[in-house]
Amino acid sequence: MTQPSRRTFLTGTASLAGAALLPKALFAGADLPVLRAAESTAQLAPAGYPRTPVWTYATEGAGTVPGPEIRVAAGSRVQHRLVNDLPQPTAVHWHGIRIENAMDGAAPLTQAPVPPGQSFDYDFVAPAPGTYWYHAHNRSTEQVARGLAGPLIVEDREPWLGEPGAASRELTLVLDDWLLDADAAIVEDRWDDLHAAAHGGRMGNTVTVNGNAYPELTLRPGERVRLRLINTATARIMQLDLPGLSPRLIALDGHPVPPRAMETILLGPAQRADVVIDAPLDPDWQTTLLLDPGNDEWVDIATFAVSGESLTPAKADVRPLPAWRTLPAPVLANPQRETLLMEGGAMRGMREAVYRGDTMDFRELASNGMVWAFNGIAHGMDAPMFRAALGRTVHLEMTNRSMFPHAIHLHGHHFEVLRRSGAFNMPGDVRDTVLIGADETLEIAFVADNPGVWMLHCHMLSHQASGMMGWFEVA
Ligand SMILES: [Cu+2]
Repeated sequence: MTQPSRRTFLTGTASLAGAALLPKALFAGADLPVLRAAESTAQLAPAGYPRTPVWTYATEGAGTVPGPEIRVAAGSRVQHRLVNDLPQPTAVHWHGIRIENAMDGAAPLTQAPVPPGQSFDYDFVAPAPGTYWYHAHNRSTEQVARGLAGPLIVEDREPWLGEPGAASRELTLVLDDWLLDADAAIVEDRWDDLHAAAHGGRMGNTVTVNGNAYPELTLRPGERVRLRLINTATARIMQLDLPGLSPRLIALDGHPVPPRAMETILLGPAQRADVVIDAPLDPDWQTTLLLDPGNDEWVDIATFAVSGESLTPAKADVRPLPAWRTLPAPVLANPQRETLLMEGGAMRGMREAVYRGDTMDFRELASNGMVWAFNGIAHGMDAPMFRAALGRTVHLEMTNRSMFPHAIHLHGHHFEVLRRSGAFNMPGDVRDTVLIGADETLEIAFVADNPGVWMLHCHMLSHQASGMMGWFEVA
């Protein structure tokens, strides 16, 4: 097994990341279960359409979209040897897991991308229960859009399923958005489409649930089910409605919240929500999972059909998920104050920004594929946005001075939403990815308790690729 080349490290970050590069398991010679990334096909479009060529993950057999569900107990190790059978270098990011830095998969910051034909051993502890996911983190605009994403479930610390007021069953629903042509093939020549990047990102035209268009899901009459909803789309914000199923939210981005009734569920790219639903007692009843594509014209993306033996309905009050708190609470008395200003995109643009050390006007930035900036810097990989001492509370005020919403993701940490000027977030919620609307200001705080170099970027992957990318260091 050859160690991937490290020559592609960016000069400014090589020394920082270098120390933590070599995974222990490689030297231990352990034979880890394989996670193979390879080309395959999937029946994404409805029956009657051709199969779609996709890029997939597989732990055994043929690859699938989404990738196989990886499921571990809280506190135990996730161990996989990524084998790259793709025609491009790749790396796997374990989204939302507060992981050791060298395992974060954030190429090229924390590791070199793994070249075709080579492998990389991922071996890390999943510290906290919840709904997470894994996805490609090299040329993500293309690789995630081709299908490289799958669910990662860390089980509850104490029994919850089957307890009074809890669900009797759970169902992981991976929601994705694909840009397909008339032959159901992925439109391949628009990964870096600057027009899309300057707007909401490269938007698809086909929404799938667990890799299927319009699947039918079955519920027993009276059954209470926990849905683990994951938005793996590269750009699409998904507003969801489950009419007749009285959805109650129990977790966001893996973190339990006190159960609360939701009229609709809003999931930005990369966000997750755990929701409890109650099936009516009438057999033969059915409802649809509805998605608002952004114009208030709700469309069906799946059917829930009620059939089979009735179950005794659970009591009305939903049992909260077992409480856990492995995150240190932010100390807000004297935090390190940082700001994140988002500028760019269509209709507003920006006067100028720095790209690779040069100050450029909007036109010159665009000719370099850059239409967004964080704090006046487009794709600032040369130096960290800020450095925080290990254990220090960081208070980050984010301002979105653009006409588009963004989904800001911090690697290696979860953060608490303190205050917001818009309607997307509830103060007190703990997240790893947060939506911020046009002209919105959002204050978050977290304890920088995970040493290393961590990406901070927009999870609308077209925005990430065209400037909304940076990193911070905890040491
Ligand atoms: Cu964005």
